[in-house]
Amino acid sequence: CQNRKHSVAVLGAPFSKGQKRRGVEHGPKAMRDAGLIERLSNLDYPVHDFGDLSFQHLEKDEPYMNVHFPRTVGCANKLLSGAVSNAVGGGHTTVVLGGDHSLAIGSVDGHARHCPDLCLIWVDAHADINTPLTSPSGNLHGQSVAFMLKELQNKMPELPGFNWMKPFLSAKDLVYIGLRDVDPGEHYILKELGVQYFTMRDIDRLGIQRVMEVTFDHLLSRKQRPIHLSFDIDAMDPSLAPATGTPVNGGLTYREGIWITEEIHNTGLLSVMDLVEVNPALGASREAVENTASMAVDVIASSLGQTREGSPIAQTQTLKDD
Ligand code: 6HN
Ligand code: MN
Ligand code: MN
Ligand code: MN
Repeated sequence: CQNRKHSVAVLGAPFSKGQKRRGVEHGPKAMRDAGLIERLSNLDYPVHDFGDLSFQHLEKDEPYMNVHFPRTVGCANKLLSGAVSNAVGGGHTTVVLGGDHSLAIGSVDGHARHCPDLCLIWVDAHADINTPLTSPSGNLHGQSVAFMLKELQNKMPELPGFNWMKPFLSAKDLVYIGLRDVDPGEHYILKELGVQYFTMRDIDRLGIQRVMEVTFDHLLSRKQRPIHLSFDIDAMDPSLAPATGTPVNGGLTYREGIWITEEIHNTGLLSVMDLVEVNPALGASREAVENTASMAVDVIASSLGQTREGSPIAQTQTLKDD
């Protein structure tokens, strides 16, 4: 798992069975239509678009306890884990386009297979750390982190579809940013495990600059290690990203969102990122969908090095020839 990457891989994960609303499987297309690949091509490394994965449709997938589509979600994540592991192994900084947030299970798992010392930054309105027993909805996109954490191993029932994976992450290697809708069971787990998190209230109090300093201090002060960024578009304020399944008022401003991603880029340690929960079927208008997709593209481009002060590379030749 080497840190210096010279190319970007884009993997579409058109997957929606981690929740019950239709449309989030069209997220990858919406982000591509918003010019994602062109934007990344303007940065200073080659971009390989590996297209979209095709996930198996399982006919019989009865709920297990109150958890919906366990085999379908487990099977899709197994496939995604292999794909992410290959992309990281190929030396690419990897971008996974969702799809719902349950796909982070496979994405982070595949990343961890290559980079066992990775750390995870989860930018989201939600903590997605319910277990099948605490989940109020039974939706697996609200449980992704619980599958990863070693500390929760004995709190997790054995779910059909998930026997290919084992928890691989310690609670101290995880930081949340943007929380504002946390279920009671999730709050208990966050406190019990001593997870570092920053709610929107913490951002109001400290400012986003200080939040990022403390985040990197927590994750990177002992050693430099690969970063996995899992970015749920619902972290952004719904005025900026309305087309998403579980919007919550009072989210990140455009400048806070971009500050987070610029700072992550500036560490030079970003190894894999997910951009999830863009749902083109849920926009109230065509404009609402386009704004959401365009916000997502800005988040990705900024994570990969697009700056607000411009870059000298493209224009240098014309200006020097005088
Ligand atoms: N997401 N906490 C709620 C649940 O159903 O467990 C909402 C989860 C939202 C998940 O936005 O990725
Ligand atoms: Mn989420
Ligand atoms: Mn969310
Ligand atoms: Mn750069």
